[in-house]
Amino acid sequence: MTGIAITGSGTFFPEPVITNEELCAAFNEYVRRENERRAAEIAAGTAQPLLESSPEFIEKASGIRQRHVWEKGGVLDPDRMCPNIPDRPDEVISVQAEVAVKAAEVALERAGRCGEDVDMVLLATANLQRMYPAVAMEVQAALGARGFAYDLSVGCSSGTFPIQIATDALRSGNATCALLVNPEIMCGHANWRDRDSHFIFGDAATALVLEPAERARPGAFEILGTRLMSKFSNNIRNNGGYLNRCDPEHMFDPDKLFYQQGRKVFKDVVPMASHFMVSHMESLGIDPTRVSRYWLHQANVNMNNAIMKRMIGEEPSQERAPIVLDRYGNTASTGSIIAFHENHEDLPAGALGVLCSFGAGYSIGSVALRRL
Ligand code: CO8
Repeated sequence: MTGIAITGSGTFFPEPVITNEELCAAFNEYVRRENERRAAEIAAGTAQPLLESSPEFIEKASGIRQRHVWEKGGVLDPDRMCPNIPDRPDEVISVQAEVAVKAAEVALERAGRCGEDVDMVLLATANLQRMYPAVAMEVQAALGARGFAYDLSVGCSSGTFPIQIATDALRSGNATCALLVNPEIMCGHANWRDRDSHFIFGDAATALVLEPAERARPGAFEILGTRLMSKFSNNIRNNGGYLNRCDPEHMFDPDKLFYQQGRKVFKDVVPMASHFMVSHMESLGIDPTRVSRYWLHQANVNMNNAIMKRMIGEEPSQERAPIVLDRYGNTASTGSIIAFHENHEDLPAGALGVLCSFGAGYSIGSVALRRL
């Protein structure tokens, strides 16, 4: 037992929604125009025609039906296929800080705390809008929080890595109330022109409040233990970064957005994540079949089912391992926390749960919880 608890959680979603049907209509129009533009090359056999996408494939391959995005018009414009997100002046809160604050306000309210109570802010996301000043510090200022704040990034595992960091800081007395925020504006990082991945991502923000368990209200979740791992892999990459402008010829190449070897990732993650969670639970004396709820990273429904089957010997029910990606898509680090936020009220005191995110890196974070 760590003596630390999750005392509040919060989520935020931008209003616009793109259904698979809308997404494919725009994508297929882009394909038609591209193939028309390159008709001569295609006829000469020097270029391959682009292939269409379909809502049926997307739902079957991933489980995703729709996603929320910050801006929809640009994504669905076949001539653009990139959201319109205007620059903001320095005096105006940044987009990432804005969505983080919205989720944080919900989490703080649930914890019965206000900004001033917070003395540690960790902002963790798969993609940072800028490197400095830290977006976490902007959130800290907007909420009137004290102490210190910084940003970190570990792909989709940005959901759980900061839980271990904050737990350690609270245990050592270096903080008394930690706020963890995950703003994911994935629409800016997805390649909406890539048939293999254009359907994957959605936008969301989440927040957690962590405090010593003795200050927690009944209903909070005590953290029994945390475990993290990372192992380098090129199978999920994004080469976008500040050095891109130093090679103008390649600065807009598709590798500056998300790309992956989806099949390889699927094959790797199922044994890795299931083994990792089981060994973490074993170290805590927990039988995986006695865990009431698994809040897993939300990338692919088939992947989560396969992971669960390895751990508990059967396909999980929605109650055992809730799926939220059908409504939100893959929202990177926020996925497991959205699943937690929307699916914990019914658990009785003493119930065990596991929060697990896995992502690019590769990286995995597992957090064992017990309801107080
Ligand atoms: N519309 C219609 N058909 C399509 C489309 C499309 N959009 N895209 C591909 N197809 C076709 C292909 O052409 C292919 O046809 P054929 O069989 O004739 O060659 C067929 O459908 C199958 O194609 P794929 O093999 O590419 O499709 P998959 O069945 O593999 O599904 C997925 C693609 C859904 C992306 C799947 O590979 C997947 O989910 N992989 C797991 C990785 C993942 O979830 N990535 C998401 C982002 S990264 C992340 O969140 C972290 C994941 C875990 C990290 C691990 C840490 C340890």
